[in-house]
Amino acid sequence: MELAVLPRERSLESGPVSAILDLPLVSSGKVREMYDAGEAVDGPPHLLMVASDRISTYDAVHPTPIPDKGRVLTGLSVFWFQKTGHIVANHLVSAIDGVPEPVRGRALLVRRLQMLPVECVVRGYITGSGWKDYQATGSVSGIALPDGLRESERLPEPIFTPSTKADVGHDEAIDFERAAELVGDRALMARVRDVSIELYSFAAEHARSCGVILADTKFEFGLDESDPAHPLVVGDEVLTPDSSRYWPADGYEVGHGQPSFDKQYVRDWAAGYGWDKKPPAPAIPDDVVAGTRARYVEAYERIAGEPFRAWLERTGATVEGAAGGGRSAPDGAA
Ligand code: PZK
Repeated sequence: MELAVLPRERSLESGPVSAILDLPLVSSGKVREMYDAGEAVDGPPHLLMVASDRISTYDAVHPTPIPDKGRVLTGLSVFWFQKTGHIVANHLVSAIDGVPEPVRGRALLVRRLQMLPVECVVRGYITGSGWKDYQATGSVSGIALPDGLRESERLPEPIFTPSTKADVGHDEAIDFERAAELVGDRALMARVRDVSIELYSFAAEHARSCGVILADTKFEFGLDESDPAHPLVVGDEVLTPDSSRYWPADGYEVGHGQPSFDKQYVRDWAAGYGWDKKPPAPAIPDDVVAGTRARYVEAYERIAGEPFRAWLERTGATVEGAAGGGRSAPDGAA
């Protein structure tokens, strides 16, 4: 088997899978890749979005993968795509048909869109860069907020705080008017803002009923010219721990930063280890990997309301690298 002789650095867990997928790489992020999946004769173009098990903290990717992280994020994204189809169309085509066997569970076939050049952030709580901006100016993205807010406090209502997509470094916060200029259509941008807030509000209410606070999240939208009835489509991953801040509702306390539902073990360990938070990120010890993996699986199970192995079984996920292609939903996978 070819898989068995791939060096660890190029395995599915830690690196791009172009070598084994044999599809053209369109785009790659810190922890996932996008491939050109071609098109049926006369059909629309499709992409294959693949989530790796790589994890980043403080903007640096650790050399140690978190087993199942990519499959948890993909399963959560599909859960939310299915739950929010009444709010807006999405780019999901299939998690099974057209998804190559080695990446089942961690990859989605999606419609290729004309992506809008803005990141659509919605905040229900004041934290992170929003908290910094508020402390400095009393506003976030041009939206004036009440005086006297404390760190991590819930906002009177969710706010739309778009940003530009920076190729390198951090995205730059912009106001609605600047976002409308970049998109070139103010009415479309108003619809994108309204849909973003509706998606956030719907998801935050569901998450809260599962004991999880959805503090903020980021969406990316595109236009599908082949579907004149539903030109606006939400793409990317939606409402995953990598595109959102999830906090445990237990222990939520205003006045300081909150622990991350998924990454807090890694951050706590890194702080004690003495990492200066500058690249390269250190290797993660086995017990911290296991604790973090358990948190991702717990996030899936709490939010999706089913065992994680149900996702693996539905998608025919296999043991990667196993001779003979492995088998579905291995014992102990969840
Ligand atoms: C697209 N990205 C960012 C996402 C990566 C990079 N449906 C679409 N149509 C056209 N382009 C994109 C999408 C989506 N989603 C998104 N880059 C291109 C991105 C995931 C992995 F490496």
